Amino acid sequence: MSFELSPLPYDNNALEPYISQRTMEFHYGKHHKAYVDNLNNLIKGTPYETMGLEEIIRSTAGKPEAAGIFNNAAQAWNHAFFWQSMRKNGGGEPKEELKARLIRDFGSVEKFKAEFKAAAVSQFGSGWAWLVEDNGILRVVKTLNADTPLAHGLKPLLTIDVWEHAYYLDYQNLRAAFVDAWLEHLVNW
Ligand code: MN3
Repeated sequence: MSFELSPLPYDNNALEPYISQRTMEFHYGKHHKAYVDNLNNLIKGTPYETMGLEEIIRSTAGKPEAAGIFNNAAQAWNHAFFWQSMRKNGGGEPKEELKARLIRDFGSVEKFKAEFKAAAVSQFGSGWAWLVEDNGILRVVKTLNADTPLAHGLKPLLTIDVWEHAYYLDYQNLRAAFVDAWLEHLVNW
């Protein structure tokens, strides 16, 4: 089985001015596509060839000999999930059910946003910040490089990519400004 680059859920200029069409052309059209292409090449002729994407991620997590497959599989999954975590005219108030759970587990929506931003900004080097469900409780976690909550038994609910390729063309080194714009204008509750 070979994996396909899943279509973006919106036009590649839909998130302007917060994420430019040029960033989307590189981030989706080059980076995300490369993870999918690399994965397809790496699994050819291996037992992973018959597995689904999440099964590959869980089967290769923590195995140094399968690090290349894990990294590309996890990045393929993480990016598809990242596109879903945003929408045109996003931001605003979370939907009622999520809002109630954020208030229950973080104290308020603002406290959730502050914790999420702190995780996104403090992730050293490349990685991701996530809202996850952990045995019914909502938590914020961050992951390094390709690592993903799927590999740790957590259910991802939202993610932001904080690799430099996600924001450098639009925000240069100002990761915090990207995270602020993301929470204010892009997040798809
Ligand atoms: Mn990326």
